[in-house]
Amino acid sequence: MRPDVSPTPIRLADYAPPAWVAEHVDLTFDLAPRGARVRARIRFVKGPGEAAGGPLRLDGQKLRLLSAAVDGTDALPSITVDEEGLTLAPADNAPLPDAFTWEAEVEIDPEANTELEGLYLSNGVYCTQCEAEGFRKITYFPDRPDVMATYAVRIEAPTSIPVLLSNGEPGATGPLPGDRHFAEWTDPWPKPSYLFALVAGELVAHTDAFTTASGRPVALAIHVRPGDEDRCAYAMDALKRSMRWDETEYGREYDLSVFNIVAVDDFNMGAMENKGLNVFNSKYVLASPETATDRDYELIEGIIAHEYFHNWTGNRITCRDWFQLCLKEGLTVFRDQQFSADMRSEAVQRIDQVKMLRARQFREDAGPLAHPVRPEEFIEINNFYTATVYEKGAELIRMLRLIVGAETYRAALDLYFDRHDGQACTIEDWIAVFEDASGRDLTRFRLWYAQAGTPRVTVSEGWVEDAPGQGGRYTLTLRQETPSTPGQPLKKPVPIPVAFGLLGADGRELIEPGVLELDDTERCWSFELPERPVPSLLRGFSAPVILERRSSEAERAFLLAHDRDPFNRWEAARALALEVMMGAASADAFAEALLPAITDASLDPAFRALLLTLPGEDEIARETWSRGRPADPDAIHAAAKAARKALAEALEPELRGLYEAMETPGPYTPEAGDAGRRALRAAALGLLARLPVGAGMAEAQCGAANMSDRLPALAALLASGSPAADAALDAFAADWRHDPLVMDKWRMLQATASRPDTLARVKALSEAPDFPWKTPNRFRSLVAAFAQNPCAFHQADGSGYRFLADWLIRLDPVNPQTAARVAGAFETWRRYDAKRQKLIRAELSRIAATEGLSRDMAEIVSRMLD
Ligand code: 0A1
Ligand code: ZN
Repeated sequence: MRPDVSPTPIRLADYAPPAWVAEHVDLTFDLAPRGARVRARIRFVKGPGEAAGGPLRLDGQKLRLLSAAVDGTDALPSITVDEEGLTLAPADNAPLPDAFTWEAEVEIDPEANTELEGLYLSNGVYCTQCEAEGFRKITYFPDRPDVMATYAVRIEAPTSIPVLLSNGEPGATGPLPGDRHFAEWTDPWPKPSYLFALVAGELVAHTDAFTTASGRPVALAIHVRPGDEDRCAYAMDALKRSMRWDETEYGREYDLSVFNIVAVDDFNMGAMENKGLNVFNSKYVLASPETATDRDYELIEGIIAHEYFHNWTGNRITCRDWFQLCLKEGLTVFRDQQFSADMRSEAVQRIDQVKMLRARQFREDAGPLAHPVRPEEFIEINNFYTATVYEKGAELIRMLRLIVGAETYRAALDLYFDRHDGQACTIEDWIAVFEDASGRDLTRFRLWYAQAGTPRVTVSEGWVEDAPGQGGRYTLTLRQETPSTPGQPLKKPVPIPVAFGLLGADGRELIEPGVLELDDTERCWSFELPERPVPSLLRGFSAPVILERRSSEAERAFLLAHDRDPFNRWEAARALALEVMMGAASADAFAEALLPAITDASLDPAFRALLLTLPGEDEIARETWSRGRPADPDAIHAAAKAARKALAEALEPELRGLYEAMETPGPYTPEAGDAGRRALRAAALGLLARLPVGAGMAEAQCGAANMSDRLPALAALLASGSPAADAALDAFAADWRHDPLVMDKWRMLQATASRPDTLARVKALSEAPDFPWKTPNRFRSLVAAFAQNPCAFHQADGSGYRFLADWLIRLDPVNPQTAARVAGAFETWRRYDAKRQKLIRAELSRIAATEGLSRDMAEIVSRMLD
């Protein structure tokens, strides 16, 4: 059936509590690739909803209903089945009983499930993904997060599938006739259906143990395919550190006797927090020095922590409805950011977060897909797992913490856990705990959740000298404005905390640093000071805004040298770099400003690496457009290339010095100190590769034994234009042909390379008969990576756009969720010249006109075309 391409949106305003709720669910699975049987026995009781007594609606998709019964009899009330579920109504229109037991047996085909939602097979491993609305592909159920039930699960399978896992506590296991066996699991914690999980396969476990603060033992296991068990140690270590950290920092203990993690090869996202059984994209579990980079280790640590932290923020307290997604995601991202800051360098973590926020969320907020952190309507909820909900959602919590203070923040969280444990909550509940804990009225803060768009804060200053050399009065005026976004033409002012300091000519703080609260359209502050200060504003990036302040090169160099806030030191370097890359400042002056910091041995090498990493071409395109000019990808590319070369020339001896000095002796460890040294060395190499001397250095480093050294060397060799690059790519492929995760890196390097024939190479790779494009990681490593290559994707004849659109049309019927996500590459079309805009719109229209387009893709494309 052709899906409806313009279905009515679901609206937050239409939320109604459920008429019935499930209290307890018994599930029995009889696993088979085709015709797997699922028997459900569900205890329903009246819910808070008004319609109680009327018909019961259950969600269900792609299910074959074999039998059904109410309270043990198949002399049923009437059942009407449609594509989206079934309606159960008493035959004589009498009300359904106040409490009853529903039983149903359905048949499903995991092997045919390429969408990776519901029960599917990944490389022979049975696995589920139920968030957001996948449980309805397993059995009929009120598949909404405010229906929370306890579960008991029995899995029956052939003995060739030895490991049978589900949520909660393990129960009985045993043999069954005909080379079959079973395992039972019970989850005592009521949970919404999106947290249900089942995994079954030939898996091996890397095990460990943890004792909670109150002395309860927990058996830990990471289940992987045979052969991968020696790549789990880092993930396990990260898990144990996460468990301890949640106890010490938030007072949250784990609440089951087992905690299982499974790595699967086919997964639409990073990982999933199913109660007691987290399922991970194998990319975010498996690591060894030879196969994973420092960045991979860092991501594994962060994602393991994120999923674990969901046990309290998401699972014990969940969302009332999907509009409240940021309630669990924004908070859990903020918690994993705090964890990473504690495990590694806080400053470096913050800079990386802001780089990501700007690259992904500011980009989203400035385009046709902009939406509030708490959206008010959606067509397909899977399209709302966005940078705005996750990353901006986390920024809102960071601001709340800054506004109320760390201690009150902790008190508010204690109150949240006390008050709402076991409930499905809203953003109103969340804000209320902050109001109650702090005594503040946060009415205006709620606007941050409701308004899309990135506020712009403009700064103006005044200085009136008392008498020559006597100091004077400094005034600082901040003014905010949020541009209109789709469906929201007018914006109100939001409260913006601006952390600041005022610096004297010698770099001293002239007053105690603090926070200015810009709580209206415009506010002005004045200070009596001994000298005219240089302000350091938005320290630590204290609010997700664009700060606009006219500033000289000299002032930026001053902040880069003297600001005690590391974020703003980096920010000054970035602003200078942008000017250089946009042709408004000289590379020599920038090199001079950078030199003292990058050679300052007292500074963390990871921080110095960030100073040396110039803004990417996408960032320059965004900046160009935000300054009112269309972005020209070719001109940007040429300017960026020239700027890198000029900087490398100006700093050559120092870069060589750093390259030598940052060699890490001894065997590889993923520890942050060593990783920082490697990052600085790689940044130096990346610049040196623009000079004749660098190609040879890069080529030599391609022989490194660990991936953290090898991969940036290969990237640098490619960027150098050296003829040796192809042989190095071949050698890499020869070494790693057997390892799909490493080959993803190999493909990604080629897809993001700025070589004239990139599109032709990417096409050839994508057309290779053995390219497993239906696996999301593989698709992303090539097609999505290509769409992030500014020059190749935006080539003037539109061939890059056509290539992407062709692939999206091909992937959509197989995996709509991943296809729609990758389609977001087109969201920046307004930045470019009229010709490119027309070409992109033509491709979007072609996708929109495709017969049988998924709801996911139809929604994304139509929003981009609006
Ligand atoms: N809740 C997970 C992410 C996730 C979301 C949706 C998915 O399928 C549609 C899968 C995973 C997290 O935040 O980690
Ligand atoms: Zn999450």
